[in-house]
Amino acid sequence: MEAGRLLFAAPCRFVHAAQRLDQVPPVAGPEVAFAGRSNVGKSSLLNALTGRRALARASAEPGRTRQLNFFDLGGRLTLVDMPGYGFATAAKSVKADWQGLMFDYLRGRPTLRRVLLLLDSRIEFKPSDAAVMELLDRAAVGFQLVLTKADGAAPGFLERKRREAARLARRHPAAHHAVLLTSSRTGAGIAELRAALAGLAA
Ligand SMILES: Nc1nc2c(ncn2[C@@H]2O[C@H](COP(=O)(O)OP(=O)(O)OP(=O)(O)O)[C@@H](O)[C@H]2O)c(=O)[nH]1
Ligand SMILES: [Mg+2]
Repeated sequence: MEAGRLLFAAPCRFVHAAQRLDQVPPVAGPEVAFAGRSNVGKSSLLNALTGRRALARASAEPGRTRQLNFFDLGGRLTLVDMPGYGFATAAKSVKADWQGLMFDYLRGRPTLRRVLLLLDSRIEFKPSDAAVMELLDRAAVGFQLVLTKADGAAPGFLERKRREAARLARRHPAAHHAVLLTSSRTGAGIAELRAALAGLAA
C-alpha cells in the first residue's frame, strides 16, 4: 500500500496522444493500459489514481477518448488511457479507426506490463468484454479485471458481480486472479489498485 501511495504521489504528466499505430511513442519503461467499454470510467479511474481531477478527459458522452493517451508517472510507469470499445453510435469509419488502433496496440506492445480491463459493476458484462478477454488470452497480454462505479450498486449486487468477475478471471489464462472493486467517485479500491500497479513500476 505504501509503495502504491509513493508511486502515485509522483508527478504525472501527459506525454503523447496517438491516433494511429505509427504515432505511438517508442517503447520505453513499463506500461499499463486502461481498457474497457465506452463510458465504463477509464479516464475517471486514471484521474482518481493520480489524484488529478482533469488529467485525462472524462465525459458523460460515450466515445470521449478517441486516441491512445500516454501519461508518464514519475518516470517509473507509463499509463495509457485508451478509447473505449462497444460504442455503437459513432460513425462506422471513425469507430473502426480507433477500435482498430486499440487492438493493434494491445497485441503489439512489448513493454505493456498489464491491461486493466474495466467492467461496470452496475450492469451485465457484455459480449464485447468477452471478445476482448479472448483477444488478450490469444496475444498473451496479462490483464486484470477492475470493476468500476462501485458506488452505484447495492452491496449484495456488487458481491455477485465480484464473484462473477472472479470466475471469468479464473477461466482466462491471461487474467490475473485478483479482481478489484473501485469507485472513482468515492475512492473505494483506489489505494489497492495503486498498490497493485506499484508492483509493475520500474
Ligand atoms: N457513479 C460513478 N460514475 C462514474 C465513476 N467513474 C466514472 N463515472 C462516470 O461515467 C462517465 C464516463 O466516464 P469516463 O471516465 O469518461 O469513461 P471512459 O471509459 O473514459 O469513456 P470513453 O473515453 O468514452 O471510452 C462519466 O459521466 C463519469 O462521471 C464512478 O466511479 N462512479
Ligand atoms: Mg475516456
